[in-house]
Amino acid sequence: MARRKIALIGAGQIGGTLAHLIGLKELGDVVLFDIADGVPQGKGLDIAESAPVDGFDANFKGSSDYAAIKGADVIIVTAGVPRKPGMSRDDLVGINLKVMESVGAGIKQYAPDAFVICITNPLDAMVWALQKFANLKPNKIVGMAGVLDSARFRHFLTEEFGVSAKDVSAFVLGGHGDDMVPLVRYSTVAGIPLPDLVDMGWTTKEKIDAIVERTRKGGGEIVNLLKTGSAFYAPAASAVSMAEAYLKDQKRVLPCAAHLSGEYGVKDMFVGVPVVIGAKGVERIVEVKFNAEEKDMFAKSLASVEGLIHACKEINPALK
Ligand code: A3D
Repeated sequence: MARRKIALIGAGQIGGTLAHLIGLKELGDVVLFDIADGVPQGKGLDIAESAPVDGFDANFKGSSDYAAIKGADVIIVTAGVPRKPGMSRDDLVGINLKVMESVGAGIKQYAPDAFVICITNPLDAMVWALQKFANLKPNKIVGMAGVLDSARFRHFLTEEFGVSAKDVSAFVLGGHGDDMVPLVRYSTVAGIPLPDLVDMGWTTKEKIDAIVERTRKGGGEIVNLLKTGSAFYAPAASAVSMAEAYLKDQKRVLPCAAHLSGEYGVKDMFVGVPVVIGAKGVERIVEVKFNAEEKDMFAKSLASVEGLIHACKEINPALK
């Protein structure tokens, strides 16, 4: 079978890490695209030169010409700017919306059948706009945020309990902002829900509340430490797990920003919900039952995403 083709639009911190991980996992041949001429070519060559050491087979090509992404099976979009200390994700709307317009045109022309994973912030609004600019089928485009936010939640829980990360599962839904919705009730250690672990004396409600808050601010914590950009290792790993689920038809259940057309009472928005990802893209949207408190949190998060979409429409009336 011919190798699959994975195009990375944006060859910055996340783009380069994605290319390396894809090579190590032998998911396919990689095309790095970036407007910063030389960067995608240089990173592609550098990673290709690591292949003999690590013993993987994959081709890496760097380009600043959209023709290079022609026929890609998967496209992961990180093009745009990340935030710096003091900035919110929402401060990026104006500049990154323009980037999505050019990326969308490139995808529409050269790879309209690809499964597209958007990472550019503010995530829920950018994936919404990209779907429209590229005219993609709604089941063939998702935003990466929930896998990352859940991984952060899981990491903090792993530290709290002193158990293997493999046995901790957690769930973060809603928009990718500071009002994201970590679902404590559905988060478990070896199948035991967190509220039960509080009852068992493993932790306290206060500690779980603090972990939830740290999860919500997890992106900002890294921005403040790095000072020059935002997180890239865990975001890249998260997007690769989504790409792998599609390429290998794994039917994984992952929280992704998916297009909703009535589910959760939401129409024509991308918001973080659990979905099944397989060879057909988003094969199923899982509708979790919320309790009253969770419903309120989800509504608040939705309102933030709505505000961002409104801002996109004001900037670019073609999106109305
Ligand atoms: P960075 O290292 O700056 O890479 C972005 C790359 O995009 C740069 O190499 C730019 O040259 C390139 N670029 C800019 N404009 C264009 C364009 N029009 N066409 C093609 N390439 C272009 O950033 P990064 O890799 O750290 O982050 C990329 C994006 O991901 C940012 O918007 C971040 O905010 C976002 N991000 C999202 C998450 C989520 O969980 C959703 C997490 C971390 C970062």
